[in-house]
Amino acid sequence: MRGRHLLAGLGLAGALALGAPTAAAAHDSLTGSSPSAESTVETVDEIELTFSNVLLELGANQRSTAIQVRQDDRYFETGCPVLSDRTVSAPVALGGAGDYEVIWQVVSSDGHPTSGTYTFTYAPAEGTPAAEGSASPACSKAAAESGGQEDVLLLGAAAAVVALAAVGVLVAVLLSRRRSASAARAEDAAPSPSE
Ligand SMILES: [Cu+2]
Repeated sequence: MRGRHLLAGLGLAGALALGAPTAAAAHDSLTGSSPSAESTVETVDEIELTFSNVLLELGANQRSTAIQVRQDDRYFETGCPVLSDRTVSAPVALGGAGDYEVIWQVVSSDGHPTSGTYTFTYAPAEGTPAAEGSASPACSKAAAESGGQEDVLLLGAAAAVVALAAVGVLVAVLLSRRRSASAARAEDAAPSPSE
């Protein structure tokens, strides 16, 4: 298993080096969840996922970590996921009875992003108030705002480096051209008859 994992890691490194989109292989696995997969529950105020190893926090606001709880294109998580060692949890306020899909993404202890989904069934007591949910994931806006800014800064720095390199090349080219042009002029002292 270790050898296979190493090979998967090398494959991922290769894919990263080539700039190809990375696919999740087998990493730290989900060992338990609350509510558990395929279970029927009467009350839920939090999704808690437990993994086989201590997860990594990457990026501002842990935007590499996500928990979404979905039913019919509406999202019922009410905040961003909180990561603590092997567990990730997110608060939820569910709507009507029925099946809910939990969509999760974490960064495995070996640095690889990994994700999955499972469903559970919500069967609240009669008269339990139902939340409306949201048309978009609760955490995406905050993550996009801070993360977007960070990305812009990184892109700006990368662009500055590229621009400096380009200026350097341009100066070198101009200098060598001027040098060869003046050398040619010195050799060919008579003005050219054309034009
Ligand atoms: Cu891995």
